[in-house]
This record gives sequence, structure tokens and C-alpha cells, in this order.
Amino acid sequence: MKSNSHDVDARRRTMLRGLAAGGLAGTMAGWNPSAWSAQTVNLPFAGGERDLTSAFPQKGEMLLLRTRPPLLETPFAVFDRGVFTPNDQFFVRWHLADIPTKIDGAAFRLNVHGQIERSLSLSLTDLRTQFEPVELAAVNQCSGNSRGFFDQRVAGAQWGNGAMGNALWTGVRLRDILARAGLKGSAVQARFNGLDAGVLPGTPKFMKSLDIDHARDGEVMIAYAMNGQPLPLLNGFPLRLIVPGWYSTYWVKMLNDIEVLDHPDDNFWMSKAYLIPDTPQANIAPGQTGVKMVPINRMVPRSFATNLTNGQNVAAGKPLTVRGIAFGGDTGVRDVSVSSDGGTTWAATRLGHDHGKYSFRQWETHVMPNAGPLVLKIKATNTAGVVQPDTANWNTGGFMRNVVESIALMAS
Ligand SMILES: Nc1nc2c(c(=O)[nH]1)N[C@H]1C(S)=C(S)[C@@H](COP(=O)(O)O)O[C@H]1N2
Ligand SMILES: [Mo]
Repeated sequence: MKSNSHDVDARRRTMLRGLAAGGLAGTMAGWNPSAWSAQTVNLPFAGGERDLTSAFPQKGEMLLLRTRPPLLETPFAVFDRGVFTPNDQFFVRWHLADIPTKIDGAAFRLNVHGQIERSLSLSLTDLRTQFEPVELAAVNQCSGNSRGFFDQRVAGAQWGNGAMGNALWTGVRLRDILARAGLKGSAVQARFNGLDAGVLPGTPKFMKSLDIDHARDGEVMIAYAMNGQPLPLLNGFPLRLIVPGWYSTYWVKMLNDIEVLDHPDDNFWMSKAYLIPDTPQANIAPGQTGVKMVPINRMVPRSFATNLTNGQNVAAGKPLTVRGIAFGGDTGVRDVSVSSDGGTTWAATRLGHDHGKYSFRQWETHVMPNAGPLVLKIKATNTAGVVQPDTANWNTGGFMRNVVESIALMAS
């Protein structure tokens, strides 16, 4: 992790002032879930009509997939406005409906227990004052982002492409917390648990685990701020786990409990949910059985044009700006290429500022459309040489879609 201590300190001071000025409580007071706007958006797949809502606390206009527990998608045009996704339009995904609507930051404690020498109970002030602050730009992407495009369709939240976002996270290294606690030799995994719970008795708590070497790699962090502000309640106030390069199912929100285990975690959310076929690109044929399943893990590269939409009319014979975002998955973006002839020829694009290997990277180019229909394609390669596939993967979970995106335009 690159940590420029001057920048971090200056930003941290600014942010601490913000936190002291009222950010120490997260609240959903004033939440009025009946205030839906009448406006709708059509995602380009069957059943893709979505209400636009601004009715959720600390959230601007979002696509509504479900009210309780909330599933809110970022309107795609937001990704054209900057490399960082604003907190008030960052997507929201919860599994369990009993989510605290008010959290007192002063009373909050993060507990660390299990296979360690010293149990810890850390306040937010402890975290902000006793550990070195770190800052990292990283993409948080749901495993099921773009599931609505799966063909054939699969069960689960029917996301378009907006179940992802990029933020600058500030917090502490998980490694430093574990070092303070003193890991025992018996430590095998660390399990993360948040304040949310199910409504029905017996509903398994949403818990995720990482191997102990991953947990102490110095990159995994506990964030108390997102884009310089306290986390919105729906994005996990006051603390969340950041697992750079991994799908966000591991990024446990409202994190208040870390248990170091002496065995691999077999709780429901590790052993039954979020499993992918252990095949290249987690790809199988619909109906295929007998495949070994493993927990989902590292992300794969993706790229999107953000200033053009499918079916749009553009001017023929004039340079057309094409720009967007890309991310490399578990490493940086090497290049992004664009084809304006449906994938026959490709040209490199100009990459924007590098905010670090886990961040979105902006890119831009120009194409010269001839009159008539044209199909743009966008393809990213990451610094490990992994390229987006030309055909879509498929699996029953609707996970890890990263096919080369196509946009059909009409030039006249
Ligand atoms: N406590 C808790 N953390 C959680 C979840 C959850 O249901 N409860 N869902 C996970 C999943 S599957 C996703 S996609 C991300 C969504 O993060 P966001 O709501 O901040 O966008 O949170 C992750 N962390
Ligand atoms: Mo997710």
C-alpha cells in the first residue's frame, strides 16, 4: 500500500474535524420509504424497469431493486462524472433486514477475540489515534454485479452494471490490529461479523472469513472513512472491512466483531453461499453438474464506456469522444482498447491518472464513425496480462461477469 504520510495526516485532520462535528453517530432518522419518485429507468434486459428513489438516508438518486433489506444500484451516468463514486450514490447491498437505524459512535466498540493473546475492545477514537492511518483507493464490486445480463437468467438481485463503486478508503491496517492482539500459533482464519441480523430467529448472521495470511497482508484494512467522510450508515457506518481486489461480499459492514479461528470457517455464508465453479472464469454450461465449488475470491478486469449508451445516435464523419472507466480486478490496469468495427480492429486508449492498482482508471479515445450502424467494444487487460473475455461466462450464482462490453450506435 502506498501511504504518503503528509497527505494522509492532512486529510485525516480535516476528516477528524468532520467526524467530531457530528459524524460520530449514524442515523436513519427521517427515512421515509414511501417517498418514491414516479421516475423509472429501464435497464437493458427483460424485467429491467427500476424506480428511481432518493428516499434513503444519506443517499441521492438511486435505482431501487428492493426496499428491505435495501438493494440500491448506482445510476450508470454517475461513473462518467469522476473516478471516485460519490458516497451518496454509492450502491447499497444488505442480506439481512434487521439493520441498526442509529449507531452511537461514542459507545461503539470493535471486539477482537479467539486465537489471540489479548482480547481487544477498541473505540473509534482508539482506532483513529493509536494506529497508523492508511489510505487506499479501491473498487468495491458485488460478486453479482451485472447479473441481470446473464443468459440464461439466474436467481438473485437483478443488477445492471451499477453494483460497483470506487472510493478512497481511510482507516487502519488489519495487520496492525492483529499484531496488537497477538496471534496464537493456532490462528487459521479471521472471521468478520457486523451489527446487522436477520429478522427470523435462527437466520445465520452475515459473517465472512479470510485466511490468516491474507488478513495480515498489510493491505486488508478497516475503514472509518470513505472519500474523506464517515461511512454512510447504509455503507457500513462506523467501520467496514476493505479487502482490496476481492469481491465485496468480504467487505463486512458495520464491523464490530473479529474472531480469530483455529479452523476454516464453515458458517453458511462461507460454505453454502457465494460459491463459484472452480473452472476458468468460473464458467460452466447451464445444467452442468458435478463441478467442484470454491468460495468466490479475486476480481477480474472490467471496462465500460460511460459517456455513450446503447442505441444512441451520433454524428457521422466527426470525431466522437469515447471515454469510461476500467479496473484490473486484483491488480492494476495495463491497457484499455476500443474497437469501432465490432471487434475486428482495436486501438489503444489514453489512460487517466493512476490512483493505485485497486482503483478505477479513467480512459479516453476518439473514433470516427461512418454513416450507419456501428458497434463499439471496450476491452481491458490487467497488469498480470488477464484480458476480458469476448464471450460471457455463466454460472448458477450469476457471479463474476466481465465479458467485453458492446455498445450499438447509429451514426448519421
Ligand atoms: N454486515 C454486512 N456486510 C456486508 C453485507 C451484508 O449483508 N452485511 N453484504 C456484502 C455484500 S454481498 C456486498 S455486495 C457489499 C455491499 O457494500 P455496499 O452496500 O457498501 O455497496 O457489502 C458486503 N458487506
Ligand atoms: Mo454482493
